[in-house]
Amino acid sequence: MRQQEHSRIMTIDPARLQPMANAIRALSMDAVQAANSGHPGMPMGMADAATVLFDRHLKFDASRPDWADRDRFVLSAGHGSMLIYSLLNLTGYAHPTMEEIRNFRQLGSPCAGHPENFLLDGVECTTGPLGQGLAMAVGMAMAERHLNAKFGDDLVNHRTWVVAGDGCLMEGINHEAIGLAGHLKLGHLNVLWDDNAITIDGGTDKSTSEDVCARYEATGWHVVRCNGHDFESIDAALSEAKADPRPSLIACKTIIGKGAPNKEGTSATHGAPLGPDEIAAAREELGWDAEPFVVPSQIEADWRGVGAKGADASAEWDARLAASSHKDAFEAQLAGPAAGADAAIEDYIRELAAEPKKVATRKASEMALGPLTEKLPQLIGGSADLTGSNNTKTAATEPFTHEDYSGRYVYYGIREFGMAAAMNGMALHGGVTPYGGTFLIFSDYCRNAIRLSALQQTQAIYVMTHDSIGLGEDGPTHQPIEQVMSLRLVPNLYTFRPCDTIETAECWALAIKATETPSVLALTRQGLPQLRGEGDEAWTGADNRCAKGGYRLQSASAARKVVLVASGSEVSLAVDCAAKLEGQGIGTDVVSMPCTELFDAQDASYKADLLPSDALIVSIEAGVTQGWERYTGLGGLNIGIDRFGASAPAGELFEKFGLTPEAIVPQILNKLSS
Ligand SMILES: Cc1ncc(C[n+]2csc(CCOP(=O)(O)OP(=O)(O)O)c2C)c(N)n1
Ligand SMILES: [Mg+2]
Repeated sequence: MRQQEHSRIMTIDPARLQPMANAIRALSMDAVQAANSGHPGMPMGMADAATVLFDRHLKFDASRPDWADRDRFVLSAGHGSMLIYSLLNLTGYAHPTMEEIRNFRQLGSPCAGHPENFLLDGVECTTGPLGQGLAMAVGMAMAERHLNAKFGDDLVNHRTWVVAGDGCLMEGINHEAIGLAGHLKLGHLNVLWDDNAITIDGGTDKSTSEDVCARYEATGWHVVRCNGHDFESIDAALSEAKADPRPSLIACKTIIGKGAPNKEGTSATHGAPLGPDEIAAAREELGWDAEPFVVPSQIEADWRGVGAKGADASAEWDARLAASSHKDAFEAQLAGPAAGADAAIEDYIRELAAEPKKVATRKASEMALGPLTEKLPQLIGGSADLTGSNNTKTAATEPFTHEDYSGRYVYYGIREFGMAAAMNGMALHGGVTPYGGTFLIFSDYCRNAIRLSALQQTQAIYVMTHDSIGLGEDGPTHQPIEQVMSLRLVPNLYTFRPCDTIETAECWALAIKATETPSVLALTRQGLPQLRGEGDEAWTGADNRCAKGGYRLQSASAARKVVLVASGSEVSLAVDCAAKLEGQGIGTDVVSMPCTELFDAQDASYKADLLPSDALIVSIEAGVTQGWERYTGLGGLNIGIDRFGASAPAGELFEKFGLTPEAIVPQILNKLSS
């Protein structure tokens, strides 16, 4: 802090700053040229603003990228990735090296086309899908306020800075994100808008006449404008933003591709190399005579100084932590909830084993969340305006509001995409593990954020209820058909569809233990019988049968001819079908398959034992059948729904769509005899 105050009162010296900014420009245009692909315009346009931000405002220590109280920097305009790669290299992060920058966009270089959080320290989140970086920053700022409320200014007091372009602000998610941030009065969130009035297709006047600043003001933001190429103007705006208690939009009027004399100000600089002639002209214009990928020593030293200036603040923070009465609790908070998940639900599962409960799995989820939220302080829940339907609120979680950020329950409003992105930001920030609810059908509204959870290896837990035609009367707009299977397609995402109270608790434990994998819990609206309990009387984490993704819930009595594989609400249906088949002397196993991703990870012998080649394998799930052939083989039978649902009471719908023992058993008999 002292360092920052010191630098703020230092006078601004363009003779020092301009070459520093030009180093970003040179690296960006040269790297894009070398790759013959990329976006030089954005980094060249925002080089001056980024230089002032890093030099005079951003709290960071390049030698310590994981310092918990660092400011977060999010390049929401991810196509301008060379901006952040330049900044990280110049300020002295261990990576990217200059060699890695030379290999921008090539296989093996951490300088990927768009910034990836898992490839480079200092990249706080993966960006590229426009709008989501800013929306994740909202979550980071929420996490910061929450931890500040719990642990105080001494340990948690940092800002979240964002660089966003016209595209980020034009995307629909921007409306959700800034509405939430404005409402929550996230004053430590500051967004630098690269206001260059250019997008890919040309001038923004082709597609928008929106008064962006007025929109931000209308949602409770502070707005300040500056000339994005005037260091004094930028610095004054950033200082004003920090001083204002509201989240701030800093509209930086910039020229895209600034420094490229013939192409600047045009979309020609957006997404293509400048070409050798224009690069030569830019070198002339900028007075930059160094070879590509060479930064003159004085300029490099100035940048390294910027990267090192936070070292004092980070050491002072260490001292404060060492002396803090919160030290243990703070460190436990940052360590996350995974280690405590099993213990938190042990007693609860044992009680269920003793006293079975017939409830909807959404209710079972609420019941599991009781002890989980009580014992795991890192969990922060919420819902996109469906709290009473998603059953996400527990007694242990008070509302998170601008008056009390210590609360652990977020009223996200009807902002599914914004919620999912904010959850990613919270998880990436660290110290909190977010879960949030909506109807499963609206997973499509937040789908790209769920995808980014998976890509970023971020632990966000999606509580998605009303998971099939079983929701009944709301009809086909609300009835998931393809959603469960389509979520299973996303790599590194666990899609859980538990069948009863005990499976729901087990799936919750697995989701909380999956620190690098997000989870979707697909839960029913309708009540389901409790199928588990036998053998669970002394449950411990080692007894979590869902951990293998699929398991034999019930073994055949007669000689086994059939294996029924089902998930969620259809497991009890499978049990009923099995009873009928056994009644006719046809031995039938029932396999519960709450998570195909975990099942797929098991070894071949486990899978072969569960799904033997000498039995007829039948899948039953109230959704699309496509994908189940993977488990049933082409000779198997796939029972499901390959059309949209209908509006009616759930029981009638299960009958209409043939999801009853009366409709299923004859098909199995037919198949056996064919
Ligand atoms: C959600 C999404 N839609 C489309 C794109 C493709 N795209 C990348 S940059 C861009 C234009 C963005 O314009 P702006 O933010 O003004 O960036 P600038 O051209 O000023 O660098 C588009 C459409 C994307 N990356 N993400
Ligand atoms: Mg633009």
